[in-house]
Amino acid sequence: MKRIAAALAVLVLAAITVSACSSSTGAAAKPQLAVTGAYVPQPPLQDMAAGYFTITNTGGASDKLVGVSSDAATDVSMHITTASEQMQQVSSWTIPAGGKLVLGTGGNHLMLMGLERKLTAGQTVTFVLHFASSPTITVSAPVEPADYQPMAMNMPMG
Ligand SMILES: [Cu+2]
Repeated sequence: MKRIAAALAVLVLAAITVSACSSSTGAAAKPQLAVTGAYVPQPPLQDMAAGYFTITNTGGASDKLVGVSSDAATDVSMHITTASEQMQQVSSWTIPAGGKLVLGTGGNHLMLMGLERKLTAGQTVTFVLHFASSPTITVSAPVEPADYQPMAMNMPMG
């Protein structure tokens, strides 16, 4: 009788340990996203514009940017720039755990088509970012002069 009770106690302890362990792992394995440096260069044409930002993921799991909408354009698509300087549309971008997704001149960018208004420096464009697992993030991006360069790009590397 005593031996059975002891065995039960061990089983119960084991069950508690397993559930505590799996729940803490679950909490750690979530993406944690932050968007910085969003801007839209004042477009040279009236029918399309580009959008840039950086998404940093400090969480323990990767996430994917799967879609973007905006108050300034009827259509926002995600484009990469290929080695031959061609633009190509993609359906998602991965933001790795502990990593970042960088959009910038000459590389990954948002393409705004069907502009709702003329975009000039000083205005603000709103982007709504949709992710595979994280909640939606709304970003306010200032319209900057056409020749604007983000600070980070002017800093010496290393
Ligand atoms: Cu493009």
